[in-house]
Amino acid sequence: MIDVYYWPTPNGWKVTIMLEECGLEYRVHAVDIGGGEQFKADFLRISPNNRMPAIIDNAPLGGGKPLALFESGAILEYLADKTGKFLPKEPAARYTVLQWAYWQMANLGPMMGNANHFKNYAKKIVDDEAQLTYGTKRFVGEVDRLCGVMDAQLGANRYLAGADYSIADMLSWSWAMLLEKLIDDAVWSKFPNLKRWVDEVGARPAVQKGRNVHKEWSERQLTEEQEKARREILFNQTNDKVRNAREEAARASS
Ligand SMILES: N[C@@H](CCC(=O)N[C@@H](CS)C(=O)NCC(=O)O)C(=O)O
Repeated sequence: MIDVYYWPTPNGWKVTIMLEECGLEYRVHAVDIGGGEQFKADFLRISPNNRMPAIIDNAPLGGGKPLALFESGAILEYLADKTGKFLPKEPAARYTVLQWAYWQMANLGPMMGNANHFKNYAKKIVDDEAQLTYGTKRFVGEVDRLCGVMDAQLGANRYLAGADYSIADMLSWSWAMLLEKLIDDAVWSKFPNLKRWVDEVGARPAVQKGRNVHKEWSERQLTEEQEKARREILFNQTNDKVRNAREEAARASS
């Protein structure tokens, strides 16, 4: 049994999609990131970066005591190695998949996160028009560039890493399926190969199941006051703000 520490966001869906694709048994634990649950001592012991998703595999690959992992890319690579699925063993094919997996982790995810922040949230937090314009242009422009990279790759290949569906597709799809909603409502007309792939991957039953795990948690109606309190937790994190939680976690585990 695998324990999954989760909230319904793109990074969370990556893990539930992979678990569904592999047919692995799992148990979901809510980490309400807008409510600050990522700072709880128990969670920080599993995920010291105070971010979900994370997992504990109670019957880990290689045996031994339960294995805790954070970072969605590492989790999918691990689950692929555990099951022998969606990450080839043959070196050339394996590193081709991993190169696109790391591409997602370092590029599409963070840039879409920042573009979404400037387009949809920053105006609720800062008044300075110049800051808003610069941040939006910088990150939306970078997302546009990354869409071009994916579109070219998917024009020549059925999937991101070639002919076979892999963890690289699951990692990138979870973000790419939100491009139109969050970043650019004209994206699909500009990038038809990307659209073809988003639709094809999105039609997979395991992808639909994984993406919908506890969807209702993110659909709750919140008051403006509640939204504001959640933004304060999510968008105002500096080392000194998270230090207390980290120290408490360290004390609790010593
Ligand atoms: N690179 C990490 C990113 C994880 C991440 O940013 N998770 C967000 C939700 S999508 C989170 O937990 N945020 C909590 C916070 O900002 O405190 C991964 O892919 O696992």
